Amino acid sequence: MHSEIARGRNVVVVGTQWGDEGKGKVVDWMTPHAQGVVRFQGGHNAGHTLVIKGVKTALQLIPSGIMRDGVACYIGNGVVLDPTHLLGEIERLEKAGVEVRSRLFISESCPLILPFHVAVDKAREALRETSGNGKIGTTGKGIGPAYEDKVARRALRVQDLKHPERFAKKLKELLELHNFALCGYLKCGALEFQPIFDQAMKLAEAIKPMMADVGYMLHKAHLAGQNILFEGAQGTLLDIDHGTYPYVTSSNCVAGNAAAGAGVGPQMLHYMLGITKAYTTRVGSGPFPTELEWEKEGTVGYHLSTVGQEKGTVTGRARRCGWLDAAALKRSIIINGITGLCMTKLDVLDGLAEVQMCVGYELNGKTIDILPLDADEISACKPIYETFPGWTETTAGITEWDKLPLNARRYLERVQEVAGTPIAMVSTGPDRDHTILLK
Ligand code: 2SA
Ligand code: MG
Repeated sequence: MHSEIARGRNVVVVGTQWGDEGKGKVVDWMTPHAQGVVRFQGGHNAGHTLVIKGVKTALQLIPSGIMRDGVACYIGNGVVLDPTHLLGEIERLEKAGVEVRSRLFISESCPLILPFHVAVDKAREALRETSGNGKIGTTGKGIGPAYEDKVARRALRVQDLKHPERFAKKLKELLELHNFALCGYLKCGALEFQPIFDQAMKLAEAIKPMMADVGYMLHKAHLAGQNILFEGAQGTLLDIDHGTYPYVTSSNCVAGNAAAGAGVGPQMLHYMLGITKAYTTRVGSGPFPTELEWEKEGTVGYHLSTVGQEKGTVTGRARRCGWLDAAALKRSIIINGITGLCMTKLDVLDGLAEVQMCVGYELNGKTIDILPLDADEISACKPIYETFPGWTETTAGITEWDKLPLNARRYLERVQEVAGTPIAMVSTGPDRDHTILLK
C-alpha cells in the first residue's frame, strides 16, 4: 500500500466504523509520499488526534497533512466551513510554529456554518430530548443545519464572503427563516443580523487569500504527477445514506464522495484504505450491537475505554465501547470498495484473557452475515461471536508483523477472512512510527 502511494497513486482514507478509527494518524503517516491532502466532507465535528514525537495535536477542520512541512492542504466543496472556528484553528497551529496560510486552500463553494446553525443544532437536540424522541448526540457544531441549508439551495457559501451586498441580502433571508424556527417551535431567542454580518465581514478579510478553485487545483496537481490523499472524517456507519439513520452525521462519509466532495473525477481515486479499530467505539446515540458495559471498573468494556483513552476529541464525551463487529465491517468494505484495511489500536487489546469478534447476527430467528440497513433492526440484532485466546505480550510500538504475538496474528488473520479484504497496515501505537506495513 505504501508503495502504491509512492508509485503515483492517490489514496482515499475512510473510517469503516462510527468514526475515531485513527484516520488522522494514518494520513499523517502517509504524507511524506503525498504532495496534497484534501478534506471532502464534514466540518469541525471531526477530531483528528495526532501524536508527533510525543506531542498531541488535535485537528478538526484543517487536513492532517498540515503537520508535514510543504504539504498542500485543501478544504473541498463538500466540507461545511465555520469561519470563526477555522481562524481559531489556524491561529493555534501558527502559535505552535506550523505554517498554515501559504499552503491551505479553501474551496469557494463550501457552505458556511454561521452562528444560527449552532443555535438550531443545540435547540433541536434539546427538543428531541424533552419530547422523548431521544437525542442524536450531535457534536453541537451546526453541521446538520448547515447541510440542510445547502441542500435547500439557500446556503451562504465561502464565495459570498467576497460580495458584502450579496452576503447581506442572503443572510437577511436566511435569518428570517431560522428565527421563525428558533422563536417558534424551538422556543429560543431570535438572532440579530448586524453582529453576524459584521463578524463574517471581518473574518472574510482573513479568509479571502486562502479561497481557491480547489477541484481545478487538484486536477492540475494530478496532471503534474503529484500524489493526493483524500482524508475522510467520521465513518461509514455515520454516513447520511449508509449509516444507522437517523443516528448519523449529515454528510456522505464513504469513499465514493471523495470525488464529489473534493471537486474531482472518480478516476483520481486509486486506493481505498479503510481504517478499522481493533475493537469498536461510538460517540453519540444509536444502535451498537457489540456494545459492552464500559462504565464499570473491572469489565472488558472499561479496559477498552480507559486503555484506549476513548474520549471525543471535539466534545470530550466518553465513547461507548465494544468488540470488533466484522459483520458491520463487511458492509463498510462493500460500500467503500475498500482495497486494503488498516487496523489501529491493536495494543489496546494487549493483556485481555480472550478477545471476541462479531461475525454475524441473529435477527428474528434468522442468522445474517451483514449489518442490516434499518436502525431498528440493528437494535434487535443479537451478535454471534467467535472467541480467540488473548495475548499477554505487549504489541505497543511493534513495527514488524512477525514480531506480533501469535494470538494477535491469528485474530487479525480471521478479521481479514470474515471481512473479505486484506489488512495492509497495522497501527500499534499513536506515534507516527508505531506502524506495521504488510503490502
Ligand atoms: P453531527 O455533529 O451532526 O455530525 O453529529 C451527528 C452524529 O455524528 C457523530 N459524529 C462523530 N462521531 C465520532 N467522532 C466524531 N468526531 C469527534 C471525535 C466527536 C467528539 O473525533 O471524537 O469529539 O465527540 C464525530 N463527529 C460527529 C456524532 O457523535 C453523532 O452521533
Ligand atoms: Mg475523531
